[in-house]
Amino acid sequence: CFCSPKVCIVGSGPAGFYTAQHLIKVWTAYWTVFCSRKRCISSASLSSENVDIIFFPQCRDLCFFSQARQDVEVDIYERLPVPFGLVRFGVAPDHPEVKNVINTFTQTAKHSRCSFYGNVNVGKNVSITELQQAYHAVVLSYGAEGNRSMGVPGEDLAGVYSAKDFVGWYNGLPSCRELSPDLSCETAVILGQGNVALDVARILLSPIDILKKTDITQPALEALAESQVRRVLIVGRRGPIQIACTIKELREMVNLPDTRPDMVAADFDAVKEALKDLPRPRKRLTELMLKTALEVPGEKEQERRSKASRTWGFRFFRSPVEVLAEPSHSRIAGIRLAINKLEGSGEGAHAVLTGEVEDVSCGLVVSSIGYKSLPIDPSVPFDSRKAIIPNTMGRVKQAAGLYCSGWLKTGPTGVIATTMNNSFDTARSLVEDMDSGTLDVSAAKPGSQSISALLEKRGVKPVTFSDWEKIDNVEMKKGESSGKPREKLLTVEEMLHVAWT
Ligand SMILES: Cc1cc2nc3c(=O)[nH]c(=O)nc-3n(C[C@H](O)[C@H](O)[C@H](O)COP(=O)(O)OP(=O)(O)OC[C@H]3O[C@@H](n4cnc5c(N)ncnc54)[C@H](O)[C@@H]3O)c2cc1C
Ligand SMILES: NC(=O)c1ccc[n+]([C@@H]2O[C@H](COP(=O)([O-])OP(=O)(O)OC[C@H]3O[C@@H](n4cnc5c(N)ncnc54)[C@H](OP(=O)(O)O)[C@@H]3O)[C@@H](O)[C@H]2O)c1
Ligand SMILES: *[C@@H]1O[C@H](CO)[C@@H](O)[C@H](O)[C@H]1NC(C)=O
Ligand SMILES: *[C@@H]1O[C@H](CO)[C@@H](O)[C@H](O)[C@H]1NC(C)=O
Ligand SMILES: CC(=O)N[C@H]1CO[C@H](CO)[C@@H](O)[C@@H]1O
Repeated sequence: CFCSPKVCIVGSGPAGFYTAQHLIKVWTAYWTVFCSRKRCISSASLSSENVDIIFFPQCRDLCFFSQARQDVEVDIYERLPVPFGLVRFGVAPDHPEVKNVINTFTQTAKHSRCSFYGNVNVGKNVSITELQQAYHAVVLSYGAEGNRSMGVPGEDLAGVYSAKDFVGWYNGLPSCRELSPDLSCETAVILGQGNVALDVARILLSPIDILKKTDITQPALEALAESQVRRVLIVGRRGPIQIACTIKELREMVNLPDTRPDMVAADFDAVKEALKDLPRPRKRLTELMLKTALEVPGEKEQERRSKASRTWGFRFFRSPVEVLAEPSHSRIAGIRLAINKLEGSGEGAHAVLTGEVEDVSCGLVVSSIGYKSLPIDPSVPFDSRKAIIPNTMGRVKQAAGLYCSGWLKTGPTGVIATTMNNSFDTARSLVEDMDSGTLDVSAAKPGSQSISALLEKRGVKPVTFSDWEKIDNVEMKKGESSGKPREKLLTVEEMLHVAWT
């Protein structure tokens, strides 16, 4: 029998969906290119032919086929009952436009050659080896679900949270439901100055009237309405020129209603001279920072700032040394920061300790110094220093038939468009390998048939894409009654209940 190549994908975030999309599209495009040129007949009637060249009398043309270009089937396995990864559980609730990519992912999921299996924890409910036996290729795109830790004393104290958990809490990630962060203090310190840090700062400081029109979870909304946090410091180990956030996100902070910026002018001493040599995006970002920190604003802005009840500001050249506890040890009292100076210049400059320290009082610390991928199975190569799967163009090193894409492939940086690009690259590598024969797809593989049987035997019941659509509808309906685009279900049990009844 000449059967279709079967590919499975682990993880349904942007990486999983963009890899699937490209695999499906490449095949469709192939048939179209070769059979619609010169108005050839449609591809549909030919898909079962096992031939390389066919002469079509209708259009007096030869059409070319490669054996590997049979309809590929793509199955996506996801641990949670709901799809879309960080688009659902990472992207800030006040950035709804970013979530439009879900429309494209939904089209892919509904394609006749794509299937979604939610509620399947790969590595636990089914092993990678089992998937490799069932499929011609396995693409790992399970993201970066760990967090880099600061490695300083006191980071385990109550009142210290990783951004990953804090974000998961306000976005309804089931494992973070119980976080209930203590927001009864006046000053919060966020460590790290990337876009995630700015997301957290914005959520902590946004007027509740803005948040209540978003899909932020109800418990988070209630906690934030009661929050006493009035001042947020966003702390970086290096200087203004090395800041990791981008201009759109900084502008949102600058314009955030009912807040005013509070910077340290001296931090910008060396910045003005350096400005002219900076690459353009970095230059514009730095100019906005300079303007915000140093310029005397116009009358209207002055009035706005004087009325603001909350403040935010960057603190540069500071690394965490220790989280300080109150004498009772029941909660945190502040954080000790080492004062750094910079060595080198430009974006690559690095921080070195001066030996001086400074204590800052605060009741809440959010560590936003990056996410981290974790190994899934001892049989899969893992570079624990870089915390990625070692690969060349998405081909896992020393593991034929294994591929990777997304944050697991590159490390936890880059926006959705970056993840899309690197996932398309992985899909291209996979197609190349099928075409060249490096990846043997001539023998039939059972695909989802055998995995479904295995899961059933183990008592694992997958959530299909139409099951997810039931959850989706219930969430949107729940949201409607309170003027929100969606009210997320907060536990796996609730999700499964809705999916299966
Ligand atoms: C807080 C935050 C906010 C962001 N905001 C933006 C933004 O506004 N705009 C933007 O462009 N980019 C944003 N990004 C970046 C964007 O989210 C990433 O580029 C992208 O999500 C990475 O995709 P991924 O598929 O590699 O990983 P993920 O999105 O994390 O997807 C991984 C998926 O794999 C699943 N999984 C994990 N383990 C298993 C397992 N064992 N078995 C099965 N499935 C598993 C997970 O449940 C998840 O669904 C943000 C990132 C973060 C962290
Ligand atoms: N709106 C959006 O488009 C959006 C929103 C959220 C996230 N994202 C994207 O998602 C990706 C991840 O975001 P992120 O904010 O988690 O990561 P990030 O952009 O890499 O920022 C990480 C921050 O942590 C600091 N840091 C790292 N290790 C540290 C340490 N040991 N001690 C002190 N500070 C440390 C970094 O400083 P150094 O520079 O000194 O290392 C940097 O300021 C980014 O590409 C981001 O753009 C985009
Ligand atoms: C599937 O894996 C999860 C996570 O390890 C576990 O809690 C669950 O019990 C497993 N399901 C079955 C039926 O084995
Ligand atoms: C993605 O790739 C396209 C085409 O190669 C490029 O123009 C674009 O800048 C890339 N986007 C990102 C965010 O890397
Ligand atoms: C995987 C990982 O590094 N997890 C850490 C996330 O951050 C918390 C709190 O800072 C640590 O306790 C975890 O070990």
